[in-house]
Amino acid sequence: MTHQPQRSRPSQRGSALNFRDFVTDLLATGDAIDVREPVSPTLEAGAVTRRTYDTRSPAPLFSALTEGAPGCRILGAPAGLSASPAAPFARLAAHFGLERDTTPSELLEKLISAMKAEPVAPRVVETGPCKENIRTGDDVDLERFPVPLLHEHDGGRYFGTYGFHVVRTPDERWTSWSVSRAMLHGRNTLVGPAMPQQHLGMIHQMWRERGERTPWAMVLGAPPAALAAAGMPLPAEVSEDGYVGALTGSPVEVVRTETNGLYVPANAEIVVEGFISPDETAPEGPMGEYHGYAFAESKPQPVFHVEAVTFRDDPILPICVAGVPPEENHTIWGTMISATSLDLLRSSGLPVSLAWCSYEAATCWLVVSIDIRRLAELHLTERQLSDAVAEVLFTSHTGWLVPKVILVADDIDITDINQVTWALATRHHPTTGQYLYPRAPGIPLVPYLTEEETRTGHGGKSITSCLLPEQFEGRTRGTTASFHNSFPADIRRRVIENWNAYGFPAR
Ligand SMILES: Cc1cc2nc3c(=O)[nH]c(=O)nc-3n(C[C@H](O)[C@H](O)[C@H](O)COP(=O)(O)O)c2cc1C
Ligand SMILES: [Mn+2]
Repeated sequence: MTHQPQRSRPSQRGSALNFRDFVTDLLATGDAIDVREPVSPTLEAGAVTRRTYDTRSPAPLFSALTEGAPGCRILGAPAGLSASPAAPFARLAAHFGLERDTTPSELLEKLISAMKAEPVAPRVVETGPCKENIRTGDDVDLERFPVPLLHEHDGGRYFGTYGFHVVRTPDERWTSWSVSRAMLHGRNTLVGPAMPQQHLGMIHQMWRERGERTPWAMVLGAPPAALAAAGMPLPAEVSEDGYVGALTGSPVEVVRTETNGLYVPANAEIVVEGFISPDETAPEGPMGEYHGYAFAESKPQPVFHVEAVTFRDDPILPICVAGVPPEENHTIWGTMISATSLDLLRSSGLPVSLAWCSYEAATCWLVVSIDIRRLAELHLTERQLSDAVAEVLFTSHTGWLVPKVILVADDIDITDINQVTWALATRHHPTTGQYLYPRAPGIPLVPYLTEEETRTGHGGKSITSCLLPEQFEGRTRGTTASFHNSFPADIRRRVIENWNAYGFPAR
């Protein structure tokens, strides 16, 4: 990617490409509230944020923190769900500059169309808001930020729970932006996972093989569309920066780091830069995690050295307080996995209508809806269909993240957990409908894996079919007994129109 510096100009605007605008828009629509009450970053901000997920309350912008340099703020629950029945995905949609009432399938189609489009390379600008404050060398002190202790039993304070790492291959052909957590280790060091199957770990390994440090940066308060793309399992060798340009229709404006020649979004709230040590590790964790559990152990992980930090005035540190759904590991990561999985399955010719990581299942299962008319044309058995899905999905970068798959006919709205539950209970045959893939590789963080499976990185993967036998011939025996299916249209219309007249509150 070529980087031609341009003259300094005002930063690009809008909620998708400017985190500050995203926050301002959330405040304006009531989807965030400015918490002016003094709040401690030590557990209190985490507890408030956790409760906003549970109660579907607006995102809290903590603007009077009791620790950290004056002016520093925290935004909790940047992609929590909203209480509004008309717009539960409003905050997620705002990441892409989409309407508040965007539906999951509209969002997935948007994400997929950008995967098919030509990448739009970032535009290098000379400077930007992230350079309003610059600290280098001995002046680097991460503890000046309100680095939160998120859960009581966490192994440390987490600086990076909603930011992305920037690394580039030694030959500069591929820049990776990826979300992975980072714990405070010292005043100028972080520690966190860089799994070898994830692109951060892959590129780190390339530098290690050369015996060199990995030039690295981490971006907090990034353009929301960039953060989402960094949480998206796009294939290896695909630079997320070009994808964000295609997704938003504008090149992301980036500036050169102070110290290591990488490029970072110009209007980011906070940027740390330096290198990942080739061999040094330190204990990291435990932390409350995406599957909803916290385990007791810390693990040795790579150490990230910070040689410079740059930040906006009154910077806002976004946080995800990981745990039971719905938090950003489900709303962002789960949605991005849904998009890449849907694209993969459809492109491979399988009769797939939609794919959805139910937020309620904590990114541990993917529901796939099957177009039963096309299924009938293919003359497959259930075993053949399951094996074909496993072959495509479980060998892919995105499918590595997904331990369980549920197949169901597309009369079910798979984004509605109640319909999925009903289908599982009434359509899945417990003796014949379960297909196991003990040799498939998978993410070792899944809670139910055995020690052996965690160590070898294989097993614990399944496909659960909720397809009924006759659906393989394109038929459905029973019809659904429901408001929609069991009454003629004129009666339904009358009932809806007269709802208030009957004495019920408006819906
Ligand atoms: C809020 C959030 C936190 C995440 N934390 C981690 C993490 O700590 N480690 C990790 O490997 N992936 C984590 N992910 C998932 C990765 O970002 C995701 O798998 C992404 O595809 C990785 O980028 P890559 O495909 O370029 O490797 C997180 C995602 C989100 C949205
Ligand atoms: Mn990647």
